[in-house]
Amino acid sequence: MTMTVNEFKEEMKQRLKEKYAMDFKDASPQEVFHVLGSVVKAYYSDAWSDTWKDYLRAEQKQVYYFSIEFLPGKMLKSNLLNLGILEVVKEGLAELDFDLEDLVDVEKDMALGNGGLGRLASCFMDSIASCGLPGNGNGIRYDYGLFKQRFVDGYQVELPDEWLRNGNTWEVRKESKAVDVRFGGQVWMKEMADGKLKPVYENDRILRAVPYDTAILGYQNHIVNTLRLWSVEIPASQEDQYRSIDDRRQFEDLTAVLYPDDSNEHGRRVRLAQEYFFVSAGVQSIMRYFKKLNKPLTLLNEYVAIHINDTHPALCIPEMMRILMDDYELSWEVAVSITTKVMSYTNHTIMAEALEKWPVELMKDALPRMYQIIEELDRRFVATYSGVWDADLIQRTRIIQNGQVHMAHMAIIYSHSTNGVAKLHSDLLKEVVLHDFYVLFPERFNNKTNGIAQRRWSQLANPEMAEVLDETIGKSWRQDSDDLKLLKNYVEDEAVLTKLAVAKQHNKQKLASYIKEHTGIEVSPEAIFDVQIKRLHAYKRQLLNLLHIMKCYFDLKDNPQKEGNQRVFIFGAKAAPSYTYAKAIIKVINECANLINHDPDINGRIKIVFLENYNVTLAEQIIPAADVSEQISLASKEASGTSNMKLMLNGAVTIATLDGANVEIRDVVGDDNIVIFGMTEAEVYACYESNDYSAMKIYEESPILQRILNAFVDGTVPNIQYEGQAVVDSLLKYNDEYFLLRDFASYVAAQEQIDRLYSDKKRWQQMSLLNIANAGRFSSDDTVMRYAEDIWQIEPVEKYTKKRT
Ligand code: 26V
Repeated sequence: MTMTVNEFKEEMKQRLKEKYAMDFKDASPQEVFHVLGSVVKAYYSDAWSDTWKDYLRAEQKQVYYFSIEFLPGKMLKSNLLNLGILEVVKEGLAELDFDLEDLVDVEKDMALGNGGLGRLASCFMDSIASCGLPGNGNGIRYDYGLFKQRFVDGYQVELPDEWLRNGNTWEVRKESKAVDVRFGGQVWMKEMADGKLKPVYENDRILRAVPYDTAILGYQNHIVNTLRLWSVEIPASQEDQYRSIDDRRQFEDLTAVLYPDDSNEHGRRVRLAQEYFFVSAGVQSIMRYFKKLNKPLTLLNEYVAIHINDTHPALCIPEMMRILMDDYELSWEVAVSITTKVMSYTNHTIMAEALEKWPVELMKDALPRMYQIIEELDRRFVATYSGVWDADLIQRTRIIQNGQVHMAHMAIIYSHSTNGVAKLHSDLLKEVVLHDFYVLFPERFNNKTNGIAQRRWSQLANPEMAEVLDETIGKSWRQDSDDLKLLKNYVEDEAVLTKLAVAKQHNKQKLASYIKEHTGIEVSPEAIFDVQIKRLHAYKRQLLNLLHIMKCYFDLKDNPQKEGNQRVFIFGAKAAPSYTYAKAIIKVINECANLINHDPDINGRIKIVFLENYNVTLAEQIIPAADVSEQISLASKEASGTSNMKLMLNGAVTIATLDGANVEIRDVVGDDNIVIFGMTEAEVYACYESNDYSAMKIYEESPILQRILNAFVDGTVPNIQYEGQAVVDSLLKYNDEYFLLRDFASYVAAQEQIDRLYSDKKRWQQMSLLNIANAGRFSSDDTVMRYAEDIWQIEPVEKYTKKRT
């Protein structure tokens, strides 16, 4: 399928007329965007229905990726790129006097996720389609995505994200595919004439789940998969059940907002209802499809794989059991065997606080049939393994413990695969966090290191670099990011190094303009752009970054003539609205920025820029302009990280602890092309073991730390009376849970190393080139292929895809 510039223009004119009865010269970017959306949708609609028919005809096994978050960002350009019509559209629009970038601005980010977990789900969607794999996403269509962040007097303020205000061009409401989901009430088992037990529901509520489907386009391969997001409605037949407005609202609000905490919302009834809502709707719609295939249920796992992205969709397990037993009348034994073979689970965190648990009373009350089944899953687990394994081990691994349902336990025991998201993380799961389960089911544990959709993070976000790559190594890297390694041959080629440096400089200039426009701060594109972009969390240690900045500040105050590069420290981070400490850190960083940026003694040598409202679109602007990538979490805490991969792909040099996927980045680029510092994971564990860490001691022995921490409380940094104290207390009074003070000296040394390396222009450019060249290793295309082969047992559709080696 191809389209010429003229065909495109004609189509646009025609549709603009039909929809708005106007000519191009009178149309607004809004209107043109909507028309363009409809042209693009029409362009892929055949491929969308063909893909589905092909899967059905070939009776191919499909994977359903269940995730409570998806974070695609904007879709216009990535759809155009994947359809192979980006250039045609750009040109055609230009001839109609429109700039594609102005239309891009019209589209709102689809931000139905908090951070890494949701973005990973979206990278996977792109890669699954691009690899020609039969796979679909299943999630929630929140009316409001992640809150919009504003700073008022340096404080984070949250505003609603009204992303649907002007409609969503890409979605298709599928009324006919709606399903009912039951909540609450009582349920009891009635014995039927044939002796079988059937559940009888009383006083329950039925809600309607309506799917909105979004096309997920493969990269130039005619594959179009589906992301299905569910929205709640009150079924007409049930209207009289919802008597008061409050009552009604409570149910209608089920899919209103995304929970803005990226750990878990323990104990929140609506959150649990959200989880069951999209799980039940999704599993029901899968079973409806399977019925069409007319195959025995015992073969379900040969046609369907369900992936549980973190524990939020773990109710897939009891819901599948419910359907198999209550609707299809299978025995418990058969149902459990099918369910276990269909389900697989990814763990995304080792932080114990973030492992999801639900109070038994809440589960019983909100989802009584689910609770009955979970109780039986637990009882049978204990019955099966008692006597085989040590009683304590069984007690520790039970699903229900101390009045709580442990979702991860259920996901591991009743699925066939549990994976971590980076080598180190997967090892820690086996050795520490989930060790008991590893003893029980060693064969289920595996690693799948995360990856990123390289097309978005290089071709789309960084066209300047992409052009240099095309000129240097040809275009094959656009299809197969492994070919980026061809760039290694040019590590001594001054011309190539210069071209890459010019592209970086261009991107820095662009970001500098953005910064000026949005914050009023002037930054020099000659300075080192040092970037930390990720959710704000104590364990990610944005504060360590700030401690180093304050050291630079005092060094310059004492010695304004001090040698060294100019640096701009760029932050992007949202804090969960209820996470007081993270919000205090935002305030402290913002006030330090105010102080340093306006201090005439500093004279612009260092600047701090905290950009508001970090999201996918902002990431696409920051990442191509970054020189330094800050990946400084306390070793063992960051499961993988993915901004580390995006920044590397764009030629930033990483300063990092040996945590998450940083370890694998170090392995591929080599010690010479990354700057590593800080405690190792083994040292962190040894430190827990010896229990003798004293932050106060380090503070007392370090004049510079004294000067920095005192500045937070003695008025040197103004306007942070309360927040400065909170920060200092976390370090000294509460003994520095994430060992910032212990890592401070080695972090400072590492930063000095960065400074020296940057001063050697050629050396820096070579490091940057080698980071780009080795980034192909972290493509989510490869990651999903490994999931497909090892976990899902699904194969690419041969017809369209090139054979992967
Ligand atoms: C954990 C915790 C622990 C304690 C308090 C707050 C808090 C907040 C969030 C989390 C992580 C929740 C799950 C999650 O988002 N994990 C992220 O998944 C990414 C994709 O696999 C991965 O790259 C990140 O390292 C991981 O944090």
